[in-house]
Amino acid sequence: MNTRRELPDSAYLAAARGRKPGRVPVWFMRQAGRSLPEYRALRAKNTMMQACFDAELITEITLQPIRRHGVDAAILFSDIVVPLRASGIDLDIVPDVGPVIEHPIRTAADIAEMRPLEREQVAPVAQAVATLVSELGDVPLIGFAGAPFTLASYLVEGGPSRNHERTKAMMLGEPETWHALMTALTEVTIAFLQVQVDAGVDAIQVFDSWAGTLSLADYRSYVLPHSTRVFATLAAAGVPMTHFGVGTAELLGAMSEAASGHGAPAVVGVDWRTSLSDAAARVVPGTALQGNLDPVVLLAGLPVAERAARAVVDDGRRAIDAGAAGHVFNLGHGVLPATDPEVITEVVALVHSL
Ligand code: 1CP
Repeated sequence: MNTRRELPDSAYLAAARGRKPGRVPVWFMRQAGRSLPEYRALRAKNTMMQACFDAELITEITLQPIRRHGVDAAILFSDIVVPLRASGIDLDIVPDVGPVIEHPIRTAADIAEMRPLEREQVAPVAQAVATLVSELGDVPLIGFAGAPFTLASYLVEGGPSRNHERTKAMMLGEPETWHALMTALTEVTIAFLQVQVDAGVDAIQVFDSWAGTLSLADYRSYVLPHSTRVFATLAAAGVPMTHFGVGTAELLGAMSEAASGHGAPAVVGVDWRTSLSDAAARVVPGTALQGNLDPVVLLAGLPVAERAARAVVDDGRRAIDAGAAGHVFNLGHGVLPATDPEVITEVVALVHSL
């Protein structure tokens, strides 16, 4: 195991830990990949899955947005389905579609066949993390995993889905089967994060991108206990832990409960539908907030993007006045593939100047 870096000057780590950063820290979900021409050039020669299991490519793609944009944190290049594939589930990431599962998991028998994730199955990820923490200098590295619910939605549906019908039907109609699936996925999520933490990542983020499809009551009954176990287990590392989802205005309190109270700094990611100052009132006191520029704003031209970015920084200050422990500037969801990378670079410079 590597000794963890201190990085006392990192604005990202300071804000996430509830200390005063030297400037408003900024990074972007999906900053690696998607919009960058240098990423597309590498991907033209490798499939997504080849890239995710090649330590050199993981390292290079993670570093690309750092070189270009001067963001305050790197996010490991990987995907939420990488640990599922590594543990033996037959799936692929199809261009312009996303994860596609060859044999969707829909019965207790399917769940019984799932295998735990073994460390050596993601050895290239650990190797890339170790290289990255030495190459990144003062820039912290964020590791990540999918939350059990969002992973379950891909496995049960067989791919991306609008309404998550089969997933919710299993959850509501066969609660025992559902909890068995969530228990197995919780183990996978914990194992994948533990590998990254042991290899030296400076923070982690758990993506429950599609949890916003649930009511608060269903989230509490069917999801919260499992996600809480992920954070409770990983907290021993002491690194900041971010919990993010889309359309989660009504879930922000419960999502912050999952990440808080375990002895490690907690951050909640907020999408663009909820103001940061409203979010501050919904989360557990002592939680920092991350977000929440609408990704589409970056497609509307630089003047519009700059105006909206200033508004997010102002809202972040109000959120801190309202009790949030800190603010990390980000989008409310990931960078869209059509985004002009120059606009991203300009927004980073603007946020740093404010
Ligand atoms: O900055 C980065 O790109 C970091 C690496 C990263 C991360 C954090 C990738 C690479 N994927 C993710 C997380 C991820 N993957 C999430 C959670 C975050 C989010 O909501 O955006 C989800 C839901 C996925 C699943 C996934 N993988 C999708 C979404 C499909 C859907 O349901 O709408 C897609 C399109 C992918 C493919 C993918 N993952 C990552 C990249 C760069 C790509 C595009 C692959 C390509 O080059 O063709």
